[in-house]
This record gives sequence, structure tokens and C-alpha cells, in this order.
Amino acid sequence: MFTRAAVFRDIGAPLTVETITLDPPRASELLVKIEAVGLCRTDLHVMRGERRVAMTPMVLGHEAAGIVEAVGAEVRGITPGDHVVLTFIPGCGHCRWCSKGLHHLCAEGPRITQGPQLDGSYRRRDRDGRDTGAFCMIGGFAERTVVDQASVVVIDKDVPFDLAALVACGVPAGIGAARYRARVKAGDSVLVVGCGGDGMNVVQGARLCGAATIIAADLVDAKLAWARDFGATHTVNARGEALTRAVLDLTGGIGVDHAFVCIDPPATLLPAFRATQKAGNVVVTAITPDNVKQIDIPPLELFAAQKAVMGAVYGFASPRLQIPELLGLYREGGIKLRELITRTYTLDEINLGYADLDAGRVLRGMVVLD
Ligand code: CXF
Ligand code: ZN
Repeated sequence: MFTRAAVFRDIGAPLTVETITLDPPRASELLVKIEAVGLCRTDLHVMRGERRVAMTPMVLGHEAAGIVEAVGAEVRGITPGDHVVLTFIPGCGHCRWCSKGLHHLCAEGPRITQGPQLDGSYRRRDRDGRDTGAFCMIGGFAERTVVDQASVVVIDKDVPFDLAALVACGVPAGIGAARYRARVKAGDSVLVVGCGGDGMNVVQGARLCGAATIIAADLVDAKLAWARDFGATHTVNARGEALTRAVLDLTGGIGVDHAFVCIDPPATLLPAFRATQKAGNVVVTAITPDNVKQIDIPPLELFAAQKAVMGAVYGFASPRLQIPELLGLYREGGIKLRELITRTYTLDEINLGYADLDAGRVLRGMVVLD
């Protein structure tokens, strides 16, 4: 069949919305009609060449929800008509990590920027007949996609698709980082550097955990105002040493229990590290450009202050656990989802959506398909 898709062809160029060929699902795969797909900054890093993918052309998009239209013969527990969220790391189900329920650490994870399906072959071709990849084995910037069942979580049918898409990336990444990586406790103090899709969810995750002090830092005042709505108790518009000083001032000179680096790790890591108290946690949720080869922390400071520096992908917990859990929390009024979406776009407007993200005009842009 044919489907329209936003295709990444050249670094620095806009995505091109094209009609491509999509082959039917193989035995362990499904055909999914995409209903909504979020505009995450990771895809922007790819478009700019800051994060290399292994091939072009490639359909980007990894924060997607939709309806199953067809399933392969070996698919279990998913049927046509099911509503699904797609996961940007597959859960193969049998590797060392998946067998412990740690699907965010699936052994197949390192292959998600390569382009092919989980089984190593291609389902998409462009108009010239060239194999076309699917970012994160999803290729969500499209009307339809074919994915392995390892990339699918079934959700309740009453969840709006735009909200379902949110729990595919930014929401679990942020809320999970607070709950499952740092394990923020009631009364703790927290710094969140970068209040975008991940950071805003760290703010609401910290609130959910009962943090007493939540300091939101960003260079865009509108995001700081939004952060207050999501639970920030203090806001700081500063970077570098000024950021560290401001946080120390707000915490009686000792620093926060937990700092989260949700944007620009090379520039923000050391200021966040120095704004963290002794024995505190520094959690990196943001992706780092390929050309950054090392982190900037003096080893003696790390040792003497006995801090922990840690990474968190997918909020350090399985999307199979978190997706239903987060939708349940939303239903109970425990977290905000609707307020994360600043603007919606058609597939043809996708480059406008990314321009808005880049300019700091949106918290989350959402492509809504017909
Ligand atoms: C990313 C994490 C690193 C690989 C690509 C997807 N996740 C979300 O933005
Ligand atoms: Zn993402």
C-alpha cells in the first residue's frame, strides 16, 4: 500500500512529506494507522545531524499512538481495532533485560537508530524504490506504519490519541526519571534544568513524589511560567555559574537533593552538578550530541562530595509498566497531560511544528492525522 510520510533525507534540510510504499506486516508485525504523533526534540537533533542515524531516507517520529488495522500470523494479544501506543525501544521479551521486565534496557535498543525493522529488513520504499528506514523501528511521522509487536502497548479505547502519544516518550521520560531513577522522596528538593517535554514532566513527577522544593530553570520565561502550573515552587532564568549560585541561594547554600539535566548536557551538567548537595543525585535525561565525547566533572568533586551521576532513558522503567500506569494517574487527576500540548499540526505542517519547538514557542507540538 501507499502512505504519506515525513521523510528525513538530508542533514539540515526540512522533512519532506512524500507518498511512500509500505509493505504488509510480516508474521510478528502489525499495520497501525497513526492518529497522533508528538514532536520530540530528539528528531530535531537527528534532522540537524547532532545525532546521527545510520541511513537515509528515514521516516522519523517516535511518540505515536494509533489503531491496529492488521496483524501478522504470530502476533499474540493484539487484534485489529485495538488502540495502541508505540514504544521507541522495542521489548524483545527474551533478552537478559526484558526477561527481568526491564524493557527500557532491551538488548535491541542500540539498533533503533539504524533504520530497519526489528527483523533487520525494510517495509518502506521511496518513489525511487530505495529502502527507507523507520526511526526507532516506528517511523511515526506517517499516516500508517508497520511495527513489530515488540514495539506495541495496547491501551484503553477511551484514551484520546493525542494524550496517548504523550505517554510514548516525554511523559515517561520525565516522570520516570523522578520516580524510578532518582527516587525522589516526600520533602526532597529538586532542580530541573530545561523545562521542555522531558523537564516539564520531571517537574510534575517530582510533585507527584512529594518534593517540597522544585526549582525549574530555563532560558525561556514562558516555560518557567508553565513550570509553575506543573508544580515548580521556584523558577530561575539563568545558566552556568549564575544558575548554580541561584540554586545554592534557594537551598540555604547546600544545594538540591536531586538535579535533572533535561537540556544541553555539555553546558548544563557541571552547573547542575555543583547545585546538588553532598550525596545527591544528578540525573541526565537529555540526549547528547554525537560530537560531545566526555562529561565535564572534576573527579575530585565527584569523589569528595560523594554524588551519583546517572542516566535515565524512558524514565528508567519499562514502558509496558509506565504507559498504563501514567494513563491511570491521568484518569485519577494525578498528572496533567492535556496542558502539555501547546499546538497541533497536520502532517504537512510538521516543519512549522519543529520551527515552533526550536523557537521555544511550544511545550509539545502534536501532529494529529485525519
Ligand atoms: C530517544 C533516546 C535515544 C535514542 C532515540 C530516542 N528517546 C526519546 O526521545
Ligand atoms: Zn522522544
